[in-house]
Order: sequence, then C-alpha cells, then structure tokens
Amino acid sequence: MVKDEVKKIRDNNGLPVVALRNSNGARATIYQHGAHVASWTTPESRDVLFMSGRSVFRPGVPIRGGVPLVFPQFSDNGSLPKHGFARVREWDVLRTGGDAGHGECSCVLGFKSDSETKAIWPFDFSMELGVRLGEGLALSVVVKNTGAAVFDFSFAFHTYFSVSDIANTSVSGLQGVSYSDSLLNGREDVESREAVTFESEVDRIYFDAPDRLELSDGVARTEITKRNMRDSVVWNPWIEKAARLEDFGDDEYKRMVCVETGNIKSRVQLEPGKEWEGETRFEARGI
Ligand code: TA6
Repeated sequence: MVKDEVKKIRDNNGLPVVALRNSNGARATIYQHGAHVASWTTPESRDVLFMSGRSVFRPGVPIRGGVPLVFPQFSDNGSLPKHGFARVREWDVLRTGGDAGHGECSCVLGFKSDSETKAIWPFDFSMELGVRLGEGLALSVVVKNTGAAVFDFSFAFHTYFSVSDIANTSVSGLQGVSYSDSLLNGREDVESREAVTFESEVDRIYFDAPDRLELSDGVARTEITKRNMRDSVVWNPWIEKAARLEDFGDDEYKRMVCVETGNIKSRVQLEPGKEWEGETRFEARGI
C-alpha cells in the first residue's frame, strides 16, 4: 500500500500547491492561487481533469483547466471581472489531513473579503473550499456572510474534464431540462436529447439540473454529482473560440469539455451571519 501524504510544494513557477496522495494511489494537486484543483489522478492512474498546455500560472491570471471557482459572478452577468474574483486571488491553507485509515486525505483552503474585494464588491464574507480525495474527488464550498448587509452571489465549479476525443463524447442526464443558450443571447429552450453531443461550440446553462450527470468519451465514464446546487453548464469552445483564446491550444477543444455545477441562474441570497454550503463529487468509472 502507498503511504498517504499531504505536502505543500511549489510548482515550476514558484506558486504554492498542496499535493494530496492517498493510500489507494489517487493523487490531486490544489493551487493556493484561486484554490484551484489543477489535477486529479485515480488509483488506476487515469488523469480525469484537463489542463491546457498553454495555461498561464501567474498571480492575477486564471488557470485554464482543472477546476476554476466562479464567485461571486458568473461570466459577464454583472459589473465584476468575468467569472468574479475568487479564481484569481491567493487563498490560505487552513487545514490538511492524511487519510489515517479512513481512505480519504483532504485539505481546506480559505479566502476572506479584504480592501481589494470590497473596492469592487462591498460585502464582508469568508469562503472555504474543502477537497477530499478518496475513491473519487469531493469538493465542497462554504460561503459565509460575515458583514451587516445581505448579499447575493453566483457560484460554480467550472470543471474542465479530459476526454479522449470530443467527437465520441456525451453528457447524459439533461433530457427534459430547461436551458439558456449563451451562444443565442440566452435564448431559452428545453433539452430534447438523451445525451448532449458535440459537433460545434456548445455553451448552455441548464436550470435546476438533476443532481447526477454522466460524462462518457467511449473509453471511460465520469459520474458528476452535486448537492445543494441547482444548475449545470456544458461548454466546449470548438474551433473558432479555441483559436481566439490565448491560453488555449488551437486543437485542445478536441480533448476537453467543461461540465460545471453551481448556483448560476438562481443566485444564493445570504443574510448577515448565515452561511451556504454546496458540494460536487466526481467518480471515475469504467465503460
Ligand atoms: O462557463 C462557460 C463560459 O462562461 C463560456 O462562455 C466560456 O467563455 C468559458 O466560461 C470560459 O471563460 P473564461 O473567462 O475562463 O475564458
């Protein structure tokens, strides 16, 4: 059996990273920059998450791949920077835990409002991201209103999954679910297909999506579950958008898909002193 470990290391650019290694052989790395889960490898050595070969790893710049955290604004739906600020801020490591025979090792990162966040979003809050690495990967988030004024926010795990070929990739579980198509100015419709497939750019927010979706690329499956989160997003940039993204390779759209979980359309409203918690889990499956 492999010895479990939780280590604080630095990446090639000197950025601090928490590296988790479970006794079952699973591994994950989490950047303090954005509390960003950058990789997750299963006990069978399957690399489940996609990371762009062109991603920039620098303070103030979002990482392209893994699990960016969207907070407190989704996309351009408001006056804040795109997808908010949580993904470009430096987080603290609050706690770490080896698996100690429980089959899970973990870490918790935290981030609080400060003068920089208050200059653009005038609220007091604290946030924690919990990462639990066991048979699968569980991510939990807690947002607390530590101020005197009520606020509302969007939150999402903007997860990039690695796929062997987008042409064979499908996301099932969304049939009959209403969505807004970001490529058609938010036009709303209902998903008619048993499985969402990819022949061009796809960028849809599914409202009140089921808590369990399945991603398949014909070689492997990943089960994506969520708790206390209402919406899901499916995104692949396809050829033209991939070419426009500076930190993304022209052909990389063939090897990734984002399946996101969060509260996007239905923003969370938090009274002073209250907290909100949500969770998403990924389980790797065979075909
Ligand atoms: O969640 C989908 C989306 O909002 C897309 O519209 C797409 O642009 C993507 O996120 C990536 O956004 P980013 O700011 O990371 O380039």
